[in-house]
Amino acid sequence: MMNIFENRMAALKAEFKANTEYKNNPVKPGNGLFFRHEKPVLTAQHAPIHWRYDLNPSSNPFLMERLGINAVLNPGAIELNGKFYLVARVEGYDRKSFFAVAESQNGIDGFMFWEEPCIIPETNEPDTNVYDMRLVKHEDGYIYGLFCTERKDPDATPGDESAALAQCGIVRTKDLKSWERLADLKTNSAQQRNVVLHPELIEGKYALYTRPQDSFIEAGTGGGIGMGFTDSMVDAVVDMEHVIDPKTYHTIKESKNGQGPAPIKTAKGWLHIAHGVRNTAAGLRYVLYCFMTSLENPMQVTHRPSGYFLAPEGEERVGDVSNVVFSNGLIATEKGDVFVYYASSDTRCHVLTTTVDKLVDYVLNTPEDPLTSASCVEQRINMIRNNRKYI
Ligand code: M1P
Repeated sequence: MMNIFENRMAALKAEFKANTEYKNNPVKPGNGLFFRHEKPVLTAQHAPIHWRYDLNPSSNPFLMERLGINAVLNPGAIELNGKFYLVARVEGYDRKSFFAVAESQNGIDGFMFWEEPCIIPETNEPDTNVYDMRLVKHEDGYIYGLFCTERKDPDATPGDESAALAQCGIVRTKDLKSWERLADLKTNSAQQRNVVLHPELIEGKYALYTRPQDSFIEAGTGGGIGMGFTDSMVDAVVDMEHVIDPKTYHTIKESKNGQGPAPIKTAKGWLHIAHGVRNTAAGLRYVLYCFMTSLENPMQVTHRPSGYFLAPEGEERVGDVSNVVFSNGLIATEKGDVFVYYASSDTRCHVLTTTVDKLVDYVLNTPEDPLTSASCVEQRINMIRNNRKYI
């Protein structure tokens, strides 16, 4: 029996090493705006063996997996003291998500989970599921983590075991190790996901990107990226949500949209990466898009490059929820390099690399969606004709 155990242990260690130790080169030539990278940065296979297996030969003589990990997705991201940290959503076979910190020296490969997952304190109303943390180094000195907390809808009709209420949970930390839980955000919306803290105070108040929504999946009469203000993050209350980037008919965000990570402050404005969702015969399709808001008035959108910034490609298209790319974490370094972390099909995490300069050029100089076929073809023909002298 000991042989089975020991042989399996050696095989598992070799498998773990192969799954986690690799170079992650950029895929060239790329599109001029960013590089994808050859491999995911974090997957279910990055979960340490001792998170999944009972390693006691007496209680687990066949060394079988006891608590499997289904997916690692939608990581928040932050740079601290020159190192890259992801706070990933790790989902067990039991469909519950939890948060875990993974660390890398270069932000592209070598991500390893810390010894244990994060312990997130609960409020008086326990969370059934928590996911999609947005990390923000706020000017008040704390690192805030805003995430979705989901609980069974108390008004669900008998027999309905899927109706849920999503709201915004809030934690803060200084070191990603000890987390202080604050009260959940209060807004007037029935459902609230994709809430993100703006990194600076605006007129002395904390500013939050919200996503007012009527029901758990459908935006309904709500939808759009909203902005609201609260005096404090302790017992945070947003009375009024102003939609700054609405969902729009026959675009990549016709069903719903949501702020991605916190925006990057640039000389030209706040640069946002968001997700847009449209419905298809094959289900919802999630892509990423960009927009820019004014430095003087962050509620005013100044630039909206047309179409998507990133859509699922190749293997990214397939997973637990196929045809999805989703981002809630990025790192913009002091040198101006940008690492955008995104998950594909709710299954694994990737990085794309770019720079602030490239993103600003993209947002400022890519034309807006003129919203009809005739005007889109006119826009394209103009570019084709202008290009003649360069061909
Ligand atoms: O399954 C795709 C995504 O669906 C949700 O996003 P949204 O709130 O915009 O619909 C989230 O649950 C997200 O985690 C998930 O990746």
